[in-house]
Amino acid sequence: MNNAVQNAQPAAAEVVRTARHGAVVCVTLDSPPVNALSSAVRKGLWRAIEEAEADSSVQAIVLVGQGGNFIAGADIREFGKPPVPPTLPELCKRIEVCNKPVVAVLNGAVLGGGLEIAMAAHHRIALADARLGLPEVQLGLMPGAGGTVRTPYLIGAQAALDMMLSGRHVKAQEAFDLGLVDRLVEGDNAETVGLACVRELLDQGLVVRRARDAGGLANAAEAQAAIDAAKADVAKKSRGLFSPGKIVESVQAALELPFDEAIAFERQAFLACLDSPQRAGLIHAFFSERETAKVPEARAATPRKVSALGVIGGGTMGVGITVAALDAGLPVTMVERDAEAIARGQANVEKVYDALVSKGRMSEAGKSAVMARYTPSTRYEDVRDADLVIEAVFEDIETKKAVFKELDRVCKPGAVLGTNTSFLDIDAIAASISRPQDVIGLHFFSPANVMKLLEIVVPAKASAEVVATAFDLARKLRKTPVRAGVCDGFIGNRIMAVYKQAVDGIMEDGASPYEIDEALRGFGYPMGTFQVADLAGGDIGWATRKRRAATRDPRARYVHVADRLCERGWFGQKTGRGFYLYPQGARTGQPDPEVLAILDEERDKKGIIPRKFTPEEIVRRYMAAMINEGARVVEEGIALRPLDVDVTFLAGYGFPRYRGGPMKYADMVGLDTVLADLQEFSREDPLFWKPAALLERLVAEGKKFESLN
Ligand code: T1G
Ligand code: NAD
Repeated sequence: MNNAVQNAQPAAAEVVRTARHGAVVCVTLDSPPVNALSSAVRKGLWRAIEEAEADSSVQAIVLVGQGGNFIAGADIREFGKPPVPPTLPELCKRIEVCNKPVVAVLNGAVLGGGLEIAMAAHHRIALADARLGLPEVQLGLMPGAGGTVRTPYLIGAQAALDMMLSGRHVKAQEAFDLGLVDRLVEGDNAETVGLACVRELLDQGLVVRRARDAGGLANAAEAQAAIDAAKADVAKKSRGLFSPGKIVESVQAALELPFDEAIAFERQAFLACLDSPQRAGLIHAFFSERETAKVPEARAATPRKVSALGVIGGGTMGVGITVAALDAGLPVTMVERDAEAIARGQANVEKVYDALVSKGRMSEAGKSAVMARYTPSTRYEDVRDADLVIEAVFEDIETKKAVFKELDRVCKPGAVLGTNTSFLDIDAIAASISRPQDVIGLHFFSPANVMKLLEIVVPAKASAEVVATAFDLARKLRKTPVRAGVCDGFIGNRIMAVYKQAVDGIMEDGASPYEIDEALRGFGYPMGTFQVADLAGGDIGWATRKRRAATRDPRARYVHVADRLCERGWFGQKTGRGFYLYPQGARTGQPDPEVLAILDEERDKKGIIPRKFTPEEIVRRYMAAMINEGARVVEEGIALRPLDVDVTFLAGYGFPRYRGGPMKYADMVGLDTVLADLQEFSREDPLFWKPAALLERLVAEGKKFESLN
């Protein structure tokens, strides 16, 4: 992220323009890309309001945003920097107290501080594409410019809390139904329809009308009930998040305190959120997810057109990938080995849409329209015209090479050939055909139609155009892409293999798998490592361990517990038991005393006297292993930047989002602390815990991983 460009602040006059239309002043925000409320925009808006108010010939002020959005909120890049006046709360108050009617014309993004500006205005008219929201909670923050007060005043406590705790974007019609906007207008040019509308309102006697006078909290009992329900919900669901509780407290204050005191209360709560490390983690996640697509190849080349897809293999991943592509509007031809397999593949694709129909989230006609773009087949010739083909057959190099040989034979020149392999050598697959430059790794995560992450693995011979096409496909499928180099397991699975080794060591040395999972849930994970292993199926990991046995360093510690379970056929949820028991197909596992017995047996074999591990120590070891391997992945260039490692774990491995990802977490706890942990643990096992050179260098230079982003 090149800060020089981002830090160059345009002058207020450049980003806020005013124009006179008879008795109406139109104030236009023009600060690409999304009219964020930077200090320049705030200054420009303040001046425009002051000047219009002072001009006696002005009867009304219209606020519009240029570029398809009204305002997407405060300028997130300014958080953590010294505040520059006027602050957003001050600006909102200035607009509200203006003695000329201020009308906000809403289109596109009307989010966070943008909606707060609109609520400080006296009238709100919305175009059909307006998306209104208070998504601050997704950044570890809360509305800080009157949102926790004016919103409930306008639409009541329940609707306001729903918007602020979910962060969801509300469409124009719903905003109108809620009373958040006063009028819906046709048209797509905000200035034109806005001015026409204001002239009409002036003829009808447009007056100043302030949110602080609205009666949304008049029914105190109703409001209190909504607040109490939200409090209970936050206690149950916020899983360690800081700002949701602050939002509820502020709405409570809005109900109990006079308007201006409630605004002051909100300010203190907002500043507390600003100071929380969760804000830093979540904002890092926000920007990092927008950086991973900015790769050299995407800048250097134009993507090839992809309007028809082929998928080879209709198993777990083939089905998910097909659904993701169908959901994106693409036609898909799925090829399987035989009639029985393709029938199974087709049935599993249909099952996804049948579930949506049964939940009323899709009509039968909608399902038919989607399935009309799906073609089942057992003939490779049927993907000859596909622009891009994704192979998702068994994780066996010879099977995959045979498939690529077929694709090389039938596919048109220029078709992009992708493989969904989890671990295998994509350079070897590419080298096995006549067009290695067209081969790319497209590593989806299960379920592929749900998980956001798409690891785009770039083999040595891949052309920039093919890489750019893969990133363009990710955009079409609404996936979060991360560029990875070729190595065993790429970014995610490679690092996962290492922290799983660390966890296996902790287990064999004394902690139960259930204690370890509890510690990781306490750290913020939705599921612990052993729960995830049972969900994914122990057989996949077992196959990988067997494949690696031949090349495993004989000096490396190896824990056999997982193998012992797999030898018994205990693969997890799909076999009713794994590390946990899943009686009657339960989705939540119960601790299994037989697993603990196997664990004791393995310890006895190695003469290990089990010892106690605190949750804190379990997390220190888990994170030290993850960060250390993350550093190696960056130093080897497998990941372009530390933020690519962060986004991989945020979008593909359930890493707690408010911690920003493993490398951001390392920066926040201190690289010297992580290094000290590694040095301490390496006294037990110098081979496994050897600190990465990059980590040692950054500590020596007093730098953070951030310096490499
Ligand atoms: N500040 C700074 N930059 C922003 C920004 C913002 N608020 N919103 C977007 N950008 C940049 C983004 O980094 C990217 O830059 C470009 O705009 C396009 O974004 C006091 C505390 C508006 C729905 O949380 O949800 O107000 O990568 O790729 O998919 O109460 O951006 O091109 O260099 O996402 O079309 C609350 C955050 C702030 C909204 C557009 N607002 N933005 O989505 O494009 S906190 C938000 C979004 C606040 C007050 C509080 C989305 C979008 P680059 P994009 P998009
Ligand atoms: P799966 O066993 O569920 O499905 C594989 C399918 O490929 C089977 O239906 C089989 O009939 C078909 N197939 C085999 N040989 C074929 C051929 N020559 N032509 C056409 N079809 C053929 O496996 P899966 O879990 O979907 O995994 C597929 C690939 O995706 C593997 O490389 C795996 O490592 C990778 N992957 C799996 C996951 C996961 O969580 N399951 C996640 C990411 C990547």
